[in-house]
Amino acid sequence: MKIEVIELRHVRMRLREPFETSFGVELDRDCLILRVDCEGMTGWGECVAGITPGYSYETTKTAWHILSEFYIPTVLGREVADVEDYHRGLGAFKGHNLARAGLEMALWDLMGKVQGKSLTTILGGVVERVPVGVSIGIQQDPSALVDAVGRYVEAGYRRVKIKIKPGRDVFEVEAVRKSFPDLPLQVDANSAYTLEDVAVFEELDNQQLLLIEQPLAEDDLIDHSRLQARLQTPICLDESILSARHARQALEIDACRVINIKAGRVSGLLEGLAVHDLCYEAGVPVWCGGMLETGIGRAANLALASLPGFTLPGDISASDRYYAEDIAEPRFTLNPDSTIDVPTGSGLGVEVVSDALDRVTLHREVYKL
Ligand code: OSB
Ligand code: MG
Repeated sequence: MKIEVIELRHVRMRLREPFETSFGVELDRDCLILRVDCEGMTGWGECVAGITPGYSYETTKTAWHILSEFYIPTVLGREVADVEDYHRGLGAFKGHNLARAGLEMALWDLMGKVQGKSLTTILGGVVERVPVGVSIGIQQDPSALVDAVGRYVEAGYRRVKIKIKPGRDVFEVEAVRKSFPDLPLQVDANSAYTLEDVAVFEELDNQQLLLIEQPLAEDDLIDHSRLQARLQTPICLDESILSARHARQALEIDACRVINIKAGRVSGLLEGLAVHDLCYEAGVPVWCGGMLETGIGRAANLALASLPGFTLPGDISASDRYYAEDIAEPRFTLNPDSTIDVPTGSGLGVEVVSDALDRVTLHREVYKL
């Protein structure tokens, strides 16, 4: 694939409701959208870096800098054989996985279109629809949380994740449990606690949770292993796992018993596949995490989640859970069995709606030789 033109956009889309986590509240969701052109074909990618360095150290601005100054120049005007070749070209650079993965996604889409194959087919997907749940942000108070859970259960979601932070944890989980005794429920702390908070997790351990996601600091596998030793509930790591090597080492020291795979966080779908394969062989369940993606990134998540090791429901909700208007078509809808169909068109299998994209674009730059 000879890469002729790359376009980078910073987009901002209003969320249908504010999304609050232990690192802050978002009313809008910012990301970068990439377009890569080659011989009349176009590939689209989404870089999930956000406006603040809350989830990751990367932001839309650092990703823009890294992409425009370093990553785009390694592919522009070059013959890129495949995604392995793309990653080899970045061999001298460190980190910035979210930026790396955004450009990789556009190359996967392009490659799928060139080959006339869907991403699920290329990756080795085995199912046509994947089980999904919903991730609910921190609410005003426990009763508002119970109401929010009720609305999503009513809408058909059969697995719910709630965000927790210190002071907004045991009471909220107990309230949800009381109203929904049999609901598959999990929590996500986004690294807001330390081992000193073990008492909180011992309480949560009695609430029949599917898992406890990223309770401690992202750079601390050791304390996660100490915490896991004191709990029955599986710990699931998100922020801590940036590569298949991290995944292997986390499993070796029992720092977690489940892994949330986000292609962005691990530098792309190729490394996501490696994390999947490692866990699949080890019999460790994985599920596909989400970053409030537009229809572009959501399509990639669905393809990833169609691999055989994704045995737990993903954070891949229907388009209308996030945005009144999306930038790609068709919109994703929830099936009555709490699944979403995996796109089957070539590449990502979605069409970008250019005027919808223009409406949410804050800044745009085109790179060509
Ligand atoms: O930790 O899983 C997370 C959204 C932004 C940043 C981090 C996370 C999330 C979510 C949302 O939980 C999941 C979704 O896209 O629905
Ligand atoms: Mg998480």
